[in-house]
Amino acid sequence: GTGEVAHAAAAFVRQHHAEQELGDPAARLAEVDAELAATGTYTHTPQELAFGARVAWRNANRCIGRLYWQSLRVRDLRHLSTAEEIAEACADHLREAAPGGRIRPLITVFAPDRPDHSGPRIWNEQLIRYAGYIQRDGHVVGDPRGAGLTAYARRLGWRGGAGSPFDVLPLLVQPDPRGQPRCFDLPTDAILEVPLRHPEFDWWSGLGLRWHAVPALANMCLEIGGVCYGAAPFNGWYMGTEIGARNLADTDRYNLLPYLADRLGLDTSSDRSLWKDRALVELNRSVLHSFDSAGVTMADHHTESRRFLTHVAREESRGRAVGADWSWIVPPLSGSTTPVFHRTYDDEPSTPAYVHHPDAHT
Ligand code: HEM
Ligand code: NRG
Repeated sequence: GTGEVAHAAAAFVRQHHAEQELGDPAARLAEVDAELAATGTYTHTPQELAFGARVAWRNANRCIGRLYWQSLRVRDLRHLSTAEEIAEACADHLREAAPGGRIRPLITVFAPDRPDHSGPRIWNEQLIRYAGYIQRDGHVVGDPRGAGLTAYARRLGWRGGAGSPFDVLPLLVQPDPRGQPRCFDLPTDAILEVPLRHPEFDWWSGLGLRWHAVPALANMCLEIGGVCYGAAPFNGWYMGTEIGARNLADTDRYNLLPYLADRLGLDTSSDRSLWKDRALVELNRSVLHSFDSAGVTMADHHTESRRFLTHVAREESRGRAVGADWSWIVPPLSGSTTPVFHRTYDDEPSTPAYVHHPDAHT
């Protein structure tokens, strides 16, 4: 209700003034109160929006990449309203996020929800994701995780997919809650991808594996001071293990380990040959090597783990505790060789925050 919004708004305004050393918040608090009384919501200043988006990153307990939270760039596109404008702005986001392969953390914020009217939504989990085509025998060509959205896009009339394992899904943009989402193919110049090769095995590049350069989560809600921005896609860069130890390896994703182990000539007759572990290491070497060769920013899990502990120490020296979810922070490969493994964390949520809202299309 309005009382809760007023409470969250006041807490946020106070936090913003205190952290940014803006002096007495009384005038801004009165302004927010007046707007709340008149309209049931209030409008963040561009400075409040940028601060809120950065602190929401700082508060992302599942994110290992938070050392650079202050450097997040914020595109304020709250004034856009049509599906076309939003789709075009998403393509621009991808271009601006990775000029020449150098990735910079960036968020684009579209209009927030209002009491009488929810704002736009992007149905895609990320701006770039691959389609998944369920075959008659139940086998999936592409990314099984994309199967739901692929089916939905096809029902909306999407015919763009070539049927390859790496077809980029169209954007599904819902400009307002009453309408259906609309489908937009991303322009090819907005899609940066890296073909996978291997530092030693020349045949590896013939496997036709690839991944997109920019992870841009698109379906989380940015919540600041009681206001929900339901369409606010953001990106940093990839940590190699996200692709090499999860997307391409999980049995419910591309499930490549049995195939790669075979190609590597490993003994797959017994788990105890550690063929999965050995194939996993080669796949992760391939991911890091390929992004490096392509000049695309990517972190490895050893470096990013050290950076995270630097972040924890720096925040604590500023008098702020860092919340973290161990099960998300510890990398899915060689966990115990990284320093983040050997300690525990508090996992208290704080706001501003990026939160998951219920999937619209399921
Ligand atoms: C989660 C790394 C930037 C917000 C994660 C995860 C990793 C990661 C490895 C876990 C993902 C998984 O296991 O699926 C990084 C790196 C970055 C970065 C290396 C480089 C700069 C950002 C930025 C934001 C952000 C810019 C927001 C502004 C989040 C959030 C999650 C997350 C909200 C949880 C996602 C969920 O619940 O599904 N990050 N991140 N990260 N990150 Fe970051
Ligand atoms: N694991 C997902 C991406 C989740 C967020 N990871 C980041 N975020 N690196 C995947 O696509 O593999 N980021 O904003 O950089």
